[in-house]
Amino acid sequence: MRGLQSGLLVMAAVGLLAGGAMAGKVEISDPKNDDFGPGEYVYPTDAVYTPGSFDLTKFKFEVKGDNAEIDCTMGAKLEDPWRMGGGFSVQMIFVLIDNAPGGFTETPPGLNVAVDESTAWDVCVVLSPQTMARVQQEVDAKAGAMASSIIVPGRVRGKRSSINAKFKAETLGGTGDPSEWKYQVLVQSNEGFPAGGDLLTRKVNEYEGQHRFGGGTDFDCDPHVMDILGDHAQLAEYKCEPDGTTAWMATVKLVQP
Ligand SMILES: [Ca+2]
Ligand SMILES: [Ca+2]
Ligand SMILES: [Ca+2]
Repeated sequence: MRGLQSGLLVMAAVGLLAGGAMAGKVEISDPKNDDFGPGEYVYPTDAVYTPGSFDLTKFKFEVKGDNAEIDCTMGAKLEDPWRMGGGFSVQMIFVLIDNAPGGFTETPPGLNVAVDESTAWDVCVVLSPQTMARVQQEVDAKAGAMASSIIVPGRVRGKRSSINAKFKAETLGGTGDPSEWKYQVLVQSNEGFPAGGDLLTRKVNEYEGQHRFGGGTDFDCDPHVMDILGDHAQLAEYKCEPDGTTAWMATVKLVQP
């Protein structure tokens, strides 16, 4: 018993040392005007979805001491038409990080994309204009086994064209340095009244509507993501069955800075 206890203490101490020593800064640029999902997706028709709103242009991630920070720059000036209070309304972003062996190949419900096993994610950070309590409630209710690996930052703010999130670095876990980790940024839209099991995500239909993206299918076999890091051809590799169920999902890889 005594041996087991000291073993656990050693493990805890190693974990703390790794956490305290962790530092690193990552920056990944993304092309402009590729906010079209697999290639043909279009924005909803309501005027709040201004051109470029879902076009990621830069992803920044930094760990400094006890704190981690994510910064996503979008192709439009952020606005808060729904008065969410944090300086933005229409965006919702899922940041996937591969920082340990193993991990998840599925993504939070509503995105309809899978992750390649070679870059299975271990931690996901959600950048939403909704309150932390609302997002956490959705995560707990809908994310299943992924829930405990999803970080809902206490502070998410939009300013000019950047969405910024701050959270405790210790929640990231993982091994090695952030510059050696892999990342994916899935750009979605904040849906206050999500369908069924969707985690606050907006649907993509065949035809765009006031609050629906267009260019996909009316079913959930198409990826519900507007912009990603890397090649969008990955998003086009999906197949729907005639009845609208999924034959296979679009599968994306995480990328190394
Ligand atoms: Ca982009
Ligand atoms: Ca992993
Ligand atoms: Ca769809």
